[in-house]
Amino acid sequence: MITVLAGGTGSIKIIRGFTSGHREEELTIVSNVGDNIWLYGLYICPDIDTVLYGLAGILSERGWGIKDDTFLCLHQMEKLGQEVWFQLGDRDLATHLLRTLLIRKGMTLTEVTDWMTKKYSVSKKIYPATDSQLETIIITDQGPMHIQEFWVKHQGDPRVIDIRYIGAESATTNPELINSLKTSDLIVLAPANPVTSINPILVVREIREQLRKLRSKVVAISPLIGEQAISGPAIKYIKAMKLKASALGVAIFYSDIVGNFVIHPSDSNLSSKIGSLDMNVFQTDIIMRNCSDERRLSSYVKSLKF
Ligand code: FO1
Repeated sequence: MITVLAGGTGSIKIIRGFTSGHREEELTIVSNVGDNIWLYGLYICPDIDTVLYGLAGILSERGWGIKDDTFLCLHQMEKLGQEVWFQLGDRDLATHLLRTLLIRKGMTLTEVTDWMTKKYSVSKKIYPATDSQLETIIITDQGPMHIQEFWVKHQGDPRVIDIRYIGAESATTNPELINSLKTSDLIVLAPANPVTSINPILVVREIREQLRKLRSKVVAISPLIGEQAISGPAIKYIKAMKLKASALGVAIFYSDIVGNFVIHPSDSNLSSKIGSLDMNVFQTDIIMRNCSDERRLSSYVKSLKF
Protein backbone atom coordinates (compact mmCIF):
# COMPACT_ATOMS: atom_id res chain seq x y z
CA MET A 1 0.00 0.00 0.00
CA ILE A 2 1.37 3.40 -1.09
CA THR A 3 0.24 6.92 -0.19
CA VAL A 4 1.37 9.80 -2.40
CA LEU A 5 1.33 13.42 -1.22
CA ALA A 6 0.51 15.37 -4.35
CA GLY A 7 0.02 18.90 -5.60
CA GLY A 8 0.40 20.99 -8.75
CA THR A 9 0.16 19.68 -12.27
CA GLY A 10 3.26 17.41 -12.25
CA SER A 11 2.39 14.99 -9.42
CA ILE A 12 -0.04 13.07 -11.60
CA LYS A 13 2.95 11.62 -13.51
CA ILE A 14 4.28 9.58 -10.59
CA ILE A 15 0.69 8.69 -9.55
CA ARG A 16 0.00 7.36 -13.06
CA GLY A 17 3.28 5.44 -12.85
CA PHE A 18 2.14 3.70 -9.66
CA THR A 19 -1.22 2.79 -11.19
CA SER A 20 -0.04 1.61 -14.60
CA GLY A 21 2.29 -1.18 -13.50
CA HIS A 22 1.65 -4.88 -14.08
CA ARG A 23 0.32 -5.23 -10.55
CA GLU A 24 -2.29 -2.66 -9.55
CA GLU A 25 -1.03 -0.95 -6.40
CA GLU A 26 -3.23 -0.11 -3.45
CA LEU A 27 -2.80 3.62 -3.86
CA THR A 28 -4.07 6.57 -1.86
CA ILE A 29 -3.53 10.20 -2.77
CA VAL A 30 -3.41 13.12 -0.35
CA SER A 31 -4.02 16.32 -2.31
CA ASN A 32 -3.00 19.90 -1.69
CA VAL A 33 -5.97 22.23 -1.16
CA GLY A 34 -4.07 25.52 -0.81
CA ASP A 35 -4.75 26.29 -4.50
CA ASN A 36 -8.52 25.91 -4.10
CA ILE A 37 -10.42 29.05 -4.95
CA TRP A 38 -13.97 30.41 -4.99
CA LEU A 39 -14.61 32.02 -8.40
CA TYR A 40 -17.87 32.96 -10.15
CA GLY A 41 -19.70 31.45 -7.14
CA LEU A 42 -18.03 28.05 -7.70
CA TYR A 43 -15.58 26.10 -5.56
CA ILE A 44 -12.63 25.07 -7.74
CA CYS A 45 -10.07 22.50 -6.52
CA PRO A 46 -7.37 22.40 -9.22
CA ASP A 47 -5.03 19.86 -7.62
CA ILE A 48 -7.78 17.41 -6.68
CA ASP A 49 -9.18 17.69 -10.21
CA THR A 50 -5.80 17.13 -11.86
CA VAL A 51 -5.51 13.79 -10.01
CA LEU A 52 -9.18 12.96 -10.64
CA TYR A 53 -9.01 13.68 -14.38
CA GLY A 54 -5.55 12.12 -14.66
CA LEU A 55 -6.72 8.82 -13.15
CA ALA A 56 -9.94 8.95 -15.19
CA GLY A 57 -7.80 9.31 -18.36
CA ILE A 58 -9.41 12.61 -19.38
CA LEU A 59 -6.75 15.12 -18.24
CA SER A 60 -5.76 17.75 -20.79
CA GLU A 61 -2.12 17.75 -21.99
CA ARG A 62 -1.80 21.13 -20.19
CA GLY A 63 -1.94 19.29 -16.84
CA TRP A 64 -5.25 20.89 -15.76
CA GLY A 65 -8.82 20.74 -16.98
CA ILE A 66 -10.41 18.19 -19.29
CA LYS A 67 -8.91 17.30 -22.68
CA ASP A 68 -10.64 18.68 -25.77
CA ASP A 69 -12.85 20.88 -23.59
CA THR A 70 -14.57 23.95 -25.04
CA PHE A 71 -14.84 27.40 -23.41
CA LEU A 72 -18.22 28.64 -24.67
CA CYS A 73 -19.52 29.52 -21.21
CA LEU A 74 -16.38 31.50 -20.43
CA HIS A 75 -16.64 33.43 -23.72
CA GLN A 76 -20.24 34.25 -22.92
CA MET A 77 -19.22 35.47 -19.46
CA GLU A 78 -16.65 37.72 -21.15
CA LYS A 79 -19.35 39.13 -23.44
CA LEU A 80 -21.30 39.91 -20.28
CA GLY A 81 -18.37 42.00 -19.05
CA GLN A 82 -16.86 39.56 -16.54
CA GLU A 83 -13.14 39.21 -15.88
CA VAL A 84 -12.26 35.77 -17.21
CA TRP A 85 -8.60 35.32 -16.29
CA PHE A 86 -9.20 31.77 -15.01
CA GLN A 87 -10.04 29.42 -17.90
CA LEU A 88 -12.90 27.16 -16.90
CA GLY A 89 -13.85 24.71 -19.64
CA ASP A 90 -17.48 23.75 -20.27
CA ARG A 91 -17.05 20.11 -19.19
CA ASP A 92 -14.82 21.09 -16.28
CA LEU A 93 -17.62 23.44 -15.14
CA ALA A 94 -19.87 20.42 -14.53
CA THR A 95 -17.42 19.23 -11.84
CA HIS A 96 -17.32 22.67 -10.19
CA LEU A 97 -21.10 23.15 -10.35
CA LEU A 98 -21.82 19.78 -8.75
CA ARG A 99 -19.05 20.11 -6.15
CA THR A 100 -20.37 23.54 -5.13
CA LEU A 101 -23.94 22.23 -4.94
CA LEU A 102 -22.92 19.33 -2.69
CA ILE A 103 -20.81 21.56 -0.45
CA ARG A 104 -23.72 23.98 -0.11
CA LYS A 105 -25.89 20.98 0.89
CA GLY A 106 -23.48 20.36 3.76
CA MET A 107 -21.11 17.66 2.49
CA THR A 108 -17.44 17.99 3.39
CA LEU A 109 -14.80 18.30 0.68
CA THR A 110 -13.63 14.76 1.55
CA GLU A 111 -17.16 13.42 1.02
CA VAL A 112 -17.62 15.35 -2.23
CA THR A 113 -14.23 14.15 -3.52
CA ASP A 114 -15.22 10.57 -2.72
CA TRP A 115 -18.50 11.07 -4.61
CA MET A 116 -16.61 12.55 -7.59
CA THR A 117 -14.09 9.69 -7.77
CA LYS A 118 -16.97 7.22 -8.00
CA LYS A 119 -18.74 9.28 -10.68
CA TYR A 120 -15.52 9.45 -12.73
CA SER A 121 -14.96 5.68 -12.15
CA VAL A 122 -11.69 6.29 -10.34
CA SER A 123 -10.97 3.43 -7.94
CA LYS A 124 -8.22 5.18 -5.95
CA LYS A 125 -8.94 7.12 -2.79
CA ILE A 126 -8.19 10.85 -3.02
CA TYR A 127 -8.12 12.71 0.30
CA PRO A 128 -8.06 16.52 0.41
CA ALA A 129 -5.32 17.34 2.99
CA THR A 130 -7.99 19.07 5.07
CA ASP A 131 -11.68 19.95 5.00
CA SER A 132 -10.85 23.17 6.83
CA GLN A 133 -10.36 26.41 4.92
CA LEU A 134 -6.65 26.62 3.99
CA GLU A 135 -5.38 29.03 1.31
CA THR A 136 -1.92 29.67 -0.06
CA ILE A 137 -1.41 33.42 -0.18
CA ILE A 138 1.58 34.95 -1.96
CA ILE A 139 2.89 38.15 -0.39
CA THR A 140 4.24 40.22 -3.28
CA ASP A 141 5.56 43.73 -3.91
CA GLN A 142 2.03 44.44 -5.24
CA GLY A 143 0.38 43.19 -2.03
CA PRO A 144 -0.94 39.80 -0.87
CA MET A 145 -2.78 37.69 -3.42
CA HIS A 146 -4.28 34.20 -3.71
CA ILE A 147 -1.84 31.82 -5.46
CA GLN A 148 -4.17 31.58 -8.49
CA GLU A 149 -4.26 35.37 -8.78
CA PHE A 150 -0.47 35.50 -8.56
CA TRP A 151 0.20 32.64 -10.99
CA VAL A 152 -2.67 32.88 -13.49
CA LYS A 153 -3.94 36.47 -13.37
CA HIS A 154 -0.51 38.12 -12.89
CA GLN A 155 1.44 35.36 -14.73
CA GLY A 156 3.80 34.95 -11.76
CA ASP A 157 5.34 38.41 -12.47
CA PRO A 158 5.18 40.26 -9.10
CA ARG A 159 8.20 39.94 -6.80
CA VAL A 160 7.53 37.30 -4.15
CA ILE A 161 8.32 38.43 -0.60
CA ASP A 162 6.78 35.63 1.44
CA ILE A 163 4.26 32.78 1.32
CA ARG A 164 1.54 32.23 3.93
CA TYR A 165 -0.84 29.35 4.47
CA ILE A 166 -3.94 31.04 5.82
CA GLY A 167 -5.97 28.80 8.10
CA ALA A 168 -3.17 26.25 8.63
CA GLU A 169 -2.96 26.72 12.42
CA SER A 170 -6.51 25.57 13.00
CA ALA A 171 -6.76 23.08 10.10
CA THR A 172 -7.65 19.53 11.10
CA THR A 173 -7.60 16.40 9.01
CA ASN A 174 -9.65 13.29 8.43
CA PRO A 175 -8.76 10.36 10.79
CA GLU A 176 -9.02 8.03 7.76
CA LEU A 177 -6.25 9.98 6.04
CA ILE A 178 -4.03 9.58 9.13
CA ASN A 179 -4.86 5.89 9.20
CA SER A 180 -3.89 5.57 5.55
CA LEU A 181 -0.48 7.09 6.37
CA LYS A 182 -0.03 4.68 9.29
CA THR A 183 -0.96 1.58 7.28
CA SER A 184 1.03 2.46 4.15
CA ASP A 185 4.22 0.54 3.39
CA LEU A 186 5.54 3.58 1.59
CA ILE A 187 4.68 7.30 1.69
CA VAL A 188 5.87 9.28 -1.33
CA LEU A 189 6.28 13.04 -1.60
CA ALA A 190 5.76 13.64 -5.33
CA PRO A 191 8.47 15.62 -7.16
CA ALA A 192 6.37 18.78 -6.92
CA ASN A 193 6.94 22.36 -5.85
CA PRO A 194 7.87 21.96 -2.17
CA VAL A 195 6.60 25.39 -1.13
CA THR A 196 3.21 25.70 -2.82
CA SER A 197 2.27 22.11 -3.72
CA ILE A 198 3.57 19.91 -0.87
CA ASN A 199 4.03 22.29 2.07
CA PRO A 200 0.33 23.32 2.22
CA ILE A 201 -0.25 19.62 3.08
CA LEU A 202 2.58 19.52 5.62
CA VAL A 203 1.38 22.62 7.47
CA VAL A 204 -1.66 20.65 8.64
CA ARG A 205 -0.36 19.85 12.14
CA GLU A 206 -1.80 16.33 12.45
CA ILE A 207 -0.30 15.30 9.09
CA ARG A 208 3.16 16.66 9.92
CA GLU A 209 3.15 15.04 13.38
CA GLN A 210 2.22 11.68 11.87
CA LEU A 211 4.85 11.91 9.14
CA ARG A 212 7.52 12.70 11.74
CA LYS A 213 6.69 9.39 13.44
CA LEU A 214 6.71 7.54 10.08
CA ARG A 215 9.84 9.26 8.71
CA SER A 216 11.69 6.02 7.95
CA LYS A 217 9.09 4.99 5.32
CA VAL A 218 8.71 8.45 3.78
CA VAL A 219 10.53 9.02 0.47
CA ALA A 220 10.77 12.34 -1.37
CA ILE A 221 11.70 12.64 -5.03
CA SER A 222 13.63 15.84 -5.68
CA PRO A 223 11.73 18.34 -7.81
CA LEU A 224 15.02 20.08 -8.66
CA ILE A 225 18.04 19.17 -10.77
CA GLY A 226 21.00 21.46 -10.18
CA GLU A 227 19.49 24.86 -9.45
CA GLN A 228 16.53 24.35 -11.80
CA ALA A 229 13.02 23.07 -11.16
CA ILE A 230 12.07 20.12 -13.37
CA SER A 231 8.96 22.19 -14.20
CA GLY A 232 7.07 25.26 -13.03
CA PRO A 233 7.91 28.26 -10.86
CA ALA A 234 9.33 26.46 -7.79
CA ILE A 235 12.59 28.44 -7.74
CA LYS A 236 10.82 31.78 -7.27
CA TYR A 237 8.97 30.44 -4.23
CA ILE A 238 12.02 28.60 -2.86
CA LYS A 239 14.08 31.80 -2.94
CA ALA A 240 11.25 33.75 -1.25
CA MET A 241 11.30 31.17 1.56
CA LYS A 242 15.09 31.72 1.80
CA LEU A 243 15.82 28.07 1.03
CA LYS A 244 18.81 26.85 -1.01
CA ALA A 245 17.72 26.37 -4.63
CA SER A 246 18.98 22.79 -4.93
CA ALA A 247 18.03 19.22 -4.03
CA LEU A 248 19.95 19.81 -0.78
CA GLY A 249 17.74 22.84 0.02
CA VAL A 250 14.63 20.72 -0.53
CA ALA A 251 16.07 17.90 1.60
CA ILE A 252 16.77 20.34 4.45
CA PHE A 253 13.21 21.70 4.11
CA TYR A 254 11.80 18.14 4.45
CA SER A 255 14.38 16.78 6.90
CA ASP A 256 12.09 16.29 9.93
CA ILE A 257 9.61 14.14 7.99
CA VAL A 258 11.60 12.47 5.20
CA GLY A 259 14.02 9.59 5.79
CA ASN A 260 14.73 8.78 2.13
CA PHE A 261 15.56 11.12 -0.73
CA VAL A 262 15.85 10.45 -4.48
CA ILE A 263 18.07 12.76 -6.53
CA HIS A 264 19.22 12.94 -10.16
CA PRO A 265 22.69 11.41 -10.80
CA SER A 266 23.97 14.84 -11.89
CA ASP A 267 23.44 15.99 -8.27
CA SER A 268 25.60 13.18 -6.86
CA ASN A 269 27.92 15.82 -5.34
CA LEU A 270 25.08 16.64 -2.86
CA SER A 271 24.71 13.05 -1.76
CA SER A 272 26.92 13.13 1.35
CA LYS A 273 25.44 16.43 2.61
CA ILE A 274 21.90 15.05 2.17
CA GLY A 275 23.03 11.82 3.85
CA SER A 276 24.25 13.83 6.83
CA LEU A 277 20.60 14.87 7.42
CA ASP A 278 20.09 11.24 8.48
CA MET A 279 18.52 10.39 5.11
CA ASN A 280 19.15 7.45 2.77
CA VAL A 281 20.06 8.97 -0.59
CA PHE A 282 19.26 7.27 -3.91
CA GLN A 283 20.18 8.34 -7.43
CA THR A 284 18.21 7.75 -10.61
CA ASP A 285 16.83 9.64 -13.60
CA ILE A 286 13.94 11.62 -12.05
CA ILE A 287 12.69 13.24 -15.27
CA MET A 288 9.34 11.85 -16.47
CA ARG A 289 9.00 12.70 -20.17
CA ASN A 290 6.45 9.99 -21.04
CA CYS A 291 4.44 7.05 -19.64
CA SER A 292 7.40 4.71 -19.76
CA ASP A 293 9.45 7.17 -17.61
CA GLU A 294 6.50 7.39 -15.20
CA ARG A 295 6.49 3.59 -14.84
CA ARG A 296 10.28 3.38 -14.61
CA LEU A 297 10.54 5.95 -11.79
CA SER A 298 7.58 4.57 -9.83
CA SER A 299 8.98 1.00 -10.09
CA TYR A 300 12.35 2.30 -8.90
CA VAL A 301 10.77 4.02 -5.88
CA LYS A 302 8.73 0.90 -5.03
CA SER A 303 11.85 -1.26 -5.16
CA LEU A 304 13.88 0.90 -2.74
CA LYS A 305 15.13 -0.92 0.32
CA PHE A 306 15.46 1.26 3.40
N1 FO1 B 1 -3.70 27.46 -15.00
C1 FO1 B 1 -3.39 28.47 -15.82
O1 FO1 B 1 -2.20 28.76 -16.01
N2 FO1 B 1 -4.38 29.22 -16.44
C2 FO1 B 1 -5.70 28.94 -16.26
O2 FO1 B 1 -6.54 29.65 -16.80
C3 FO1 B 1 -6.05 27.83 -15.41
C4 FO1 B 1 -7.35 27.44 -15.22
C5 FO1 B 1 -7.63 26.30 -14.45
C6 FO1 B 1 -8.94 25.84 -14.34
C7 FO1 B 1 -9.22 24.71 -13.60
C8 FO1 B 1 -8.18 24.02 -12.98
O3 FO1 B 1 -8.45 22.91 -12.27
C9 FO1 B 1 -6.88 24.45 -13.08
C10 FO1 B 1 -6.57 25.59 -13.82
N3 FO1 B 1 -5.27 26.05 -13.98
C11 FO1 B 1 -4.98 27.11 -14.80
C12 FO1 B 1 -4.17 25.35 -13.29
C13 FO1 B 1 -3.90 25.93 -11.90
O4 FO1 B 1 -3.83 27.30 -11.88
C14 FO1 B 1 -2.53 25.56 -11.32
O5 FO1 B 1 -1.67 25.07 -12.26
C15 FO1 B 1 -2.66 24.64 -10.20
O6 FO1 B 1 -3.40 25.25 -9.16
C16 FO1 B 1 -1.27 24.26 -9.69
O7 FO1 B 1 -1.44 23.45 -8.69
